Amino acid sequence: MPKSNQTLGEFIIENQTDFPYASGELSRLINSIRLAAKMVNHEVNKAGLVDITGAIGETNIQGEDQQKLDVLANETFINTLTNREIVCGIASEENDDFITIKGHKNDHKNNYVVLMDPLDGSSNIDVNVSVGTIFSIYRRITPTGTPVTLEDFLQPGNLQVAAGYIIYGTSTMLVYTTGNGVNGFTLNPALGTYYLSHPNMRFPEDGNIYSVNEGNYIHFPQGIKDYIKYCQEEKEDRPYTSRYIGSLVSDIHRNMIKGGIYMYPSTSKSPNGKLRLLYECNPMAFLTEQAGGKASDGHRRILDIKPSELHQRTPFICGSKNMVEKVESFMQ
Ligand code: P6P
Repeated sequence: MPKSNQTLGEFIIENQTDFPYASGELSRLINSIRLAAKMVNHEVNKAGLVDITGAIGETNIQGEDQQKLDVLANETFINTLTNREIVCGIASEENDDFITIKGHKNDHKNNYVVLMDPLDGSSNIDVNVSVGTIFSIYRRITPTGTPVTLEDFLQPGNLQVAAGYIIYGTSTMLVYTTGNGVNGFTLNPALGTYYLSHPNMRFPEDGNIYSVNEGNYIHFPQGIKDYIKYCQEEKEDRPYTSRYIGSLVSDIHRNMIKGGIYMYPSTSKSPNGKLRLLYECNPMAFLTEQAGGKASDGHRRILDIKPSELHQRTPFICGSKNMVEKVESFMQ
């Protein structure tokens, strides 16, 4: 059982053996992520003060305006991960293709691939709403010593060895799992140290918060429309409360603590929804299941989807187990 007020460093060392191949590689990987998160946090927290917010006029592969912080966060995580002999490849929402990392000896001996959304919800930066970083970690499946391939990135979510997010909110938290439950660490900015503030996070089986962009209501599948009306009925423990921040990490983090469901369904405009399977839905689904919740596309378990493209989208229903199962019953 984790000890309260443990630092992240102590926690990692104490739980090293939780993870197969406990050669310390994953610990060093989590350590590099926490360092990068501190660096990004420093910039996010002063975004309004320094002229680094606002779109820089370029667009990323998603065709979205790139905010300066997007670029900075992407470069910070890539540089921090590249400088450690652990990662053989990185895929990012901000990069069209994956990045091959040869290692200092150019021998491709590193064993892990990282997929990430370096700054999710970045359109919220200019209005001072919390944003987040999401990461997903796999062990490579092609032979070590050879350059990483697309196949190493297109693994189903059920093969993730670790996943997590950093939420840059009223406080900065790192929440992650290595397959043995979910633990949340809060950064003390004065000391630059993360403390175990949320040990063994659990998704309540039920909740009364639903998070969806109801502006898309007329474009939703009928089952989603029916579920939203179900949430609004004056019956039993309903009506539920509607809470939607427009930042995936923030909405799911709140729902994991209070109980609730997040939905980004398919719409007639976006038949596969908006969210990305590999570096948004898979890591959030892994965390959610590890905390006792559920994540599906309305029909299938997210973690069982076999990816075919790096930036593919999927409809995403994620949260309290009983609420997700209720949506799935409406979707049948
Ligand atoms: P919409 C942010 O762009 C994001 O990827 C998620 O963080 C968020 O939940 C969703 O998209 C918001 O999308 O279409 O409701 O603005």
